[in-house]
Order: sequence, then structure tokens, then C-alpha cells
Amino acid sequence: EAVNIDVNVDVVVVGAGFSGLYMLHRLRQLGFSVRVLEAAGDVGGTWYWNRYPGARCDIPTTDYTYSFDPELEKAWVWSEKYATQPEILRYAQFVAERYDLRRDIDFDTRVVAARWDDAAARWHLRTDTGQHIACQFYVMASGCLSLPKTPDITGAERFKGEVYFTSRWPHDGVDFTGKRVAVIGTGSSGIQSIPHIARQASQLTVFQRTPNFSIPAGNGPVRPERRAPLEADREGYRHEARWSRAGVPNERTQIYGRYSTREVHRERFSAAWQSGELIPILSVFADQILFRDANAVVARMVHEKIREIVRDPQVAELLCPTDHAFGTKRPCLDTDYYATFNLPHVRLVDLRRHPIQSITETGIALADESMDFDAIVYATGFDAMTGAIVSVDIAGRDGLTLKQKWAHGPLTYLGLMTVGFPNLFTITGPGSPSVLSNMMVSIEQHVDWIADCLVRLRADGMAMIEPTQAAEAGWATHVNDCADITLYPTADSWYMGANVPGKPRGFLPYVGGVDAYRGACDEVAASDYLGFRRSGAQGTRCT
Ligand code: NA7
Repeated sequence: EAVNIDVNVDVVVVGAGFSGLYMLHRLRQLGFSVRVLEAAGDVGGTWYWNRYPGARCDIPTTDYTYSFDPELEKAWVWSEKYATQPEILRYAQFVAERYDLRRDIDFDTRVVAARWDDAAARWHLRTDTGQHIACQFYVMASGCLSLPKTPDITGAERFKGEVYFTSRWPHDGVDFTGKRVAVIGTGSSGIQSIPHIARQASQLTVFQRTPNFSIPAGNGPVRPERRAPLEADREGYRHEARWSRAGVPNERTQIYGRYSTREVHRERFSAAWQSGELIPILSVFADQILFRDANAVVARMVHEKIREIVRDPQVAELLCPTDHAFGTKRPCLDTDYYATFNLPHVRLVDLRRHPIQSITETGIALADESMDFDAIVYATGFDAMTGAIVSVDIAGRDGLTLKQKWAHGPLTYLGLMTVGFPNLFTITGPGSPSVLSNMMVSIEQHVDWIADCLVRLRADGMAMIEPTQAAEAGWATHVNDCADITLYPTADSWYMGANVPGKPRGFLPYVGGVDAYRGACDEVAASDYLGFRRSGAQGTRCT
């Protein structure tokens, strides 16, 4: 059918978070015409939406920062070890202004459908503002934790009081002073916000389905031992980060939990606990994510810490995670989370023993008790990694939609592209290290790889790129093989798609490490784009 095309560009990027902003900047530098579509009213992505009290990053700001421009690094100084959401949002805005990015971004604009036109070798996009956009390349920079899970709790729509989602927090904040508040969910968002809500609310009831492991962030000024190596050799530090396992320079230990003494256990655990950082606590032992016994050493020592902090022994036991191995769900960083349960007006409800029967007009009903609330806060998480991508009606060659193709789990080559959807790229997509890494490092790597790829296509006179079936199948096998030697698949985590009812179970990110992954991507590009078919006026090339 014939439609009037409002905009015709080389590349459309969906999302103006850290991925989309850098993608726009790079492509514009390289002479491509680019349009960015962003559903929000401004830049920032995750940091635009998640404005709940206590929201912070969980990777130190020395590392959770762009590194593509040394001048930018000099121009911005983070105030704390872990920045608050408002500061991170200001950083995104600072970047947008510095590189004059907003002029190529359409805000309050959501892409609703995308169709691949094989004859013209172009994507046709439709937005909720009624725009029709044609482009040669289409980049989904739509985030891994951006589509909130709809409340899957009976009666949620009945409640007449105030309802909040941590992932869609009101811009002018919420005052809970004097209010009876319920928080549902104890992932990172719950664990960060609960101590803040407790400071205002007259009563706070936390509804916990699964306890999570959390370690104290030890926030404050950036520690000298973190600042020093960066200031001494910024380029060297960034290089080390790019070739590290998780995108943060870190000692690679050969010490096995299963073969070392109690003294070694204690010493290494204490150092990691003191650091207040995720990567060290996830790598106390080389084998902790591989073997139950080594993992249990770390888990038990976290349990001890919880019991030391929480005065009521029954509450302490409820807060100790025993259903999943340490690290198989992303551990949290907190400020006073466990101590909050020592406050007289804070109560913990264990949903395993006392499931919610229904949310009512005035509160929450369990089997044997009804509670009234003025406000309910949902900190119930996201349809992670694939949700935002397949929520757009994307139809590739032959009209097959991505949602149909991924019905049994996502299939990608390198987390970057998928067969049947030529010229569609995903940034930090499923099958890439993304959520298991420092996102900033992974984002920059993906953006750089995609930018290089488009430059190469242009230079070679090629119009289309798409992975081969064999490459995609091979990558899927590799991603699964890597996950299967770890404990990750044993947990009901959002990494496994297990938090969303009906979502196929499968490990979504690539666990082989940022370093191995970067090596693979570089090798593919250097080997004439091994595993991709490229075609154009000059013919077809497939290696
Ligand atoms: P998470 O980590 O997915 O946490 C969501 C929490 O909400 C988790 O405790 C869930 O329990 C709980 N939840 C979800 N649905 C329900 C229902 N229906 N009833 C009761 N409890 C429920 O999301 P976050 O936003 O906290 O953090 C996401 C990531 O952002 C985090 O990992 C960091 O990387 C930053 P469950 O564990 O499913 O039993």
C-alpha cells in the first residue's frame, strides 16, 4: 500500500538513553543521516523513568560513564561513588547538549510498527504520532530493563488509593509523610527505595516473594584507590575495562572456594564486602558461579551479615535468600536496607507463606489478614531484554514478526542481529553480555561495532546485511553452552525470563564475558564479517 513518507533517513535509532545518544553521535560524525525516536519527554532512558527515591547506579561512577571522548571525561566530575538518578539524568542531558543531540531526536514519540521492504531494501516505521519514516538501517536502542511488568496480582485494578511504579515515578516526587504504605517487590528497586519510604511513611509493609542478596554500597566520595589509577592513566584504565570480564577492571582470581581454607574464605569475602561493589563480591572465588559448594560459602557469609544486622531472628531468616545461588539473580547494593527492618513501623510479609489473595479497594488481603493502605508501590520489575523489542510490531522479510520468531526464546547472532530481519540491529540485545556487565562499556562496544559495520557496507557499496542461519544457530548454542556450565539457569530470575508469566525460559544474556565477547565481535568484523550475508548493487558476499 502506498503511504506518504514523512522522513527518509539512513538510520532510525529507537531510544535516547545512553545507547541511543552515543549511536546518534557516532553516526552523525560519520556522515549518516539519523533520526532518533524516543517515547519519553527527554533523554535519559532508564534514568528518565526510574525516579523513585534512592535510585542509583550499581556500578561505580568511575566506570559507569562514557569513555569515547577524553574531553567529555574531563568536563564531567561525578560527585559520589554511586551517583543518584538525578545526577545521572543530568549527565545524559549534559551529553545531549554538549554534542547538540536533541535536534535529531523526536521526543514523546513511540515507534509502534516496523516493516521491512525487501525490494527497496528499506525499513518503514510508523509512530504513535502518525509519522511514516523510511530508513535503510533500524537500530533498537530500547533498553534491557525498560518495559515494566504489568502487575500480575489479582485485584490490582481495584485499589482506590495512590498507586506508584518505581519504573514510572512521578517527576515531582511523592510525599509519604503520615501514610500507610505497601511496597511489593524486593529487587534492586525495592531494596533501594524501601529505606527512603520508611523514613517518611507512618507504616511501611514490605511484601516479599523472594529475598535477594544485598551488600552495603558504602557510598560516599569516590575512593582514592579507584580514582588514582584512572587519573594516572585514563586510557590504560579504559582499555583494561574493555578487556575485562564484566567491563570493570578487576583482579582475576585463581582461588577456588572449594579448595581453600576458612581463613581464606573469610579474608576474601570481607575484602569484597568492604569494597561495596558488585564485581568483587561476584568474584570472591573463581568457582563461585560454577559449583554449589563454593557458592554456598559466599551465600552463608552474606546470611551471617544479615543476622548480625536484623534484630528479630525470624525476620532475619525471612530476609536470608536460600532459594537461589548467590549471583544467579543480580545482587543489590543498598544503604541501610536490612537495618530498616529494625524500625518499629516497618513490617515484612513473606508472600511464600502468606500469598496475596487479592488487592482490594482499600488495601491488600492475605488468606488470614486484611491490611489497609494509603499507597501501594509496585517494585515488581521488567519484561527484561526482549520485552521492549518485541513490544514493537516488527515484521521482517516474508512478513514474519520478531515476536513470532522469538516466541520460544530470542535467537540472535552476537546479540546484534537476527535472521529474517536485515539491517535491524539491537544494542545490548539478548545473546550479548549487556546486563551481566557494566552497561556503559557494553553500549560503547556495540555502538562502535555497528558504526564500523555501516561504514564498511557503505565503502563496499553494500545495501544489506543479515546473519546466516548457521551463524545464528552456532551463537545460540554457544550462549546456551556457556550458561549451562554455570549455576545461572538454576534460578527463577529475569535473566531466565522466569519473572514474566508465560515468557519462555532460557538464559538471555551471554555469560562468556565482555572480553571474550569483544574478541568474537572483532574477529567477525576482521574476517570479512564472518557469518553475515551482505548484498547490494555489487552482488552478494557471504563468509
Ligand atoms: P527485579 O529485580 O525483577 O525485582 C522485582 C521484584 O518484584 C522481585 O522481588 C520479585 O519477586 C517481585 N515481584 C514481581 N512480581 C511479583 C508479584 N506478582 N508478586 C510479588 N512480588 C513480585 O526488578 P527491579 O526493578 O528491582 O530491578 C531490576 C534491575 O534493575 C536490577 O537487577 C538491577 O540490575 C537494576 P521474585 O524474585 O520474582 O519472586
